[in-house]
Amino acid sequence: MHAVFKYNPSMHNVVQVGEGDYNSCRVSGPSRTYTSGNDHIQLSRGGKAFFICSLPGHCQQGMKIDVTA
Ligand SMILES: [Cu+2]
Repeated sequence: MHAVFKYNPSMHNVVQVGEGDYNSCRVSGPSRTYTSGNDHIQLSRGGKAFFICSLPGHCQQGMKIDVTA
């Protein structure tokens, strides 16, 4: 299973973070950043994955999603 994120890469990104960073809209722990604007991200089954946009203010305004695979 994978997640697909489509967006304008000059305006946003996708960062996979841990739950703590997801909740606080910060990137302080292990993370992986995607910037293609059409990202296909493999998810491990049976777990939760957390994604935020790391541009200033975006996550705080709701640009975040958690996915259960
Ligand atoms: Cu954004």
